[in-house]
Amino acid sequence: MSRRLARLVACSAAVALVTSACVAQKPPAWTFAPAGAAGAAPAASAAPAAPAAVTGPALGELKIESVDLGFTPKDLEVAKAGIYTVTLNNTGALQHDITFADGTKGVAAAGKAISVKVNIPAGGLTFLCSIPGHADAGMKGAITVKGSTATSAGADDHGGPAPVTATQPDPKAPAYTPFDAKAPALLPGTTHDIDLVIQEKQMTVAPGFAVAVWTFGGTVPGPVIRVKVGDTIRIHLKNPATNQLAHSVDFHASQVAWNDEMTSIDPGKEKLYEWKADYAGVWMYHCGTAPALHHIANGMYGMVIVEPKEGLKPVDNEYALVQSEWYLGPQGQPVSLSAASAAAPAPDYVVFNGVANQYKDNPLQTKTGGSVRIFILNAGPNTDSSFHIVGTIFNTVMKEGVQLLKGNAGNYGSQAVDLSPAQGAYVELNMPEDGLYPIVTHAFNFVGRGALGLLKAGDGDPLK
Ligand SMILES: [Cu+2]
Repeated sequence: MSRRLARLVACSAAVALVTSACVAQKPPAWTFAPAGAAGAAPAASAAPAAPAAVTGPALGELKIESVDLGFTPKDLEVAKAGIYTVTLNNTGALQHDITFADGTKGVAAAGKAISVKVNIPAGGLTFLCSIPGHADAGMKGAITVKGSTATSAGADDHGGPAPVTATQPDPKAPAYTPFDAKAPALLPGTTHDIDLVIQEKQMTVAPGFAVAVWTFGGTVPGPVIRVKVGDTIRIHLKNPATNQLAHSVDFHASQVAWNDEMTSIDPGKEKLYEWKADYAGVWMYHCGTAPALHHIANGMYGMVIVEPKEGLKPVDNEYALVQSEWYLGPQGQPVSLSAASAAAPAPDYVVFNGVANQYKDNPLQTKTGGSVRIFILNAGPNTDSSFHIVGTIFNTVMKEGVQLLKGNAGNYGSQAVDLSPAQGAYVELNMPEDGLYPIVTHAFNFVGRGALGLLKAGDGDPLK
């Protein structure tokens, strides 16, 4: 998380719960990292009492930067065991410490650097920040001695998620392909013949994590289809012979018999699924082939926008975001059905448009003072969404046919839209000033697992 972002969100109500430092010069940071995952380092309180001060000459100096909330680097290697000076430069906005597993500790106020001497044994030494919550948020690391096998129990450098499965990141996984979040234009005409080709392929869903996904049209989510009430949609569903599995499609915007249009087709087959857009809304489509949970969790879903007959009023920017979960299996394999079907789901990633944090890396541009409409769908398969954009208020919400309209009597607004799996909505908002406006699910345990993006208004800088 950038410091600018930390500053931006510092005085939101959510952050005020963390600390009352909004009046201070240096605002608090916002935790985008998950709560402790399986295999997390032990709590700081388990560290032994501080040992006698380490004396003797140091073999070298190790420089570590603490940010809110992480260490950079978090994994260090030294050539041989012995005494080292560790300098902690705290560039974060909060106080941090570095507490080693042997009890050695140094505390650095915000903006300050401190040095401690520590004896690194041959087996290496782990460290963390002992301030409550900071280690769980990712402030963990390790110093290893060349040739030893000690490893860090920490999360990754940029506050990303710590997978709850045994899946390890693969440095050779290809870079992810960003999904264009711009909402497509309304399809022209009133009858639409659409080829929907199912593709089974590899996809990087977060840096270092590849999944053998099953897709509509080669992307997760599948293509956004935008029509209006009264239109006829003729979906030509194609399952190429090169695929391994039977698949199907279920359009929630349609009223058809399940055992007619929604039946599965084997590889090498195709079928026509014809439906009429009777109702406006933001709808889900998905594969329904058994086990449907596996086919949805493995990428087979997408959004249909049905506009009312008279259309939607023009806005300056329109985006479409599909929230969904990844339950990782082994690298390069389909997702874990057993993890996806757990009664208490614990997704490794919760994402917008298929890839963890992709719009944090590539913010969605908007016009300052302009109007923005965002179509949102929670594809699940299991977890609720509380869609929220920090620093904005939704002046219009249309959720599952229930509407909040701008300029209503009393001038009510909306802060978050609750979407259970398969529910959709659109929201409209205005960007009051140049700056960055984080997009999250306010079910905050998932923000650090990839459900974080940014709306960027103007040049993104409120101060110039
Ligand atoms: Cu399928």
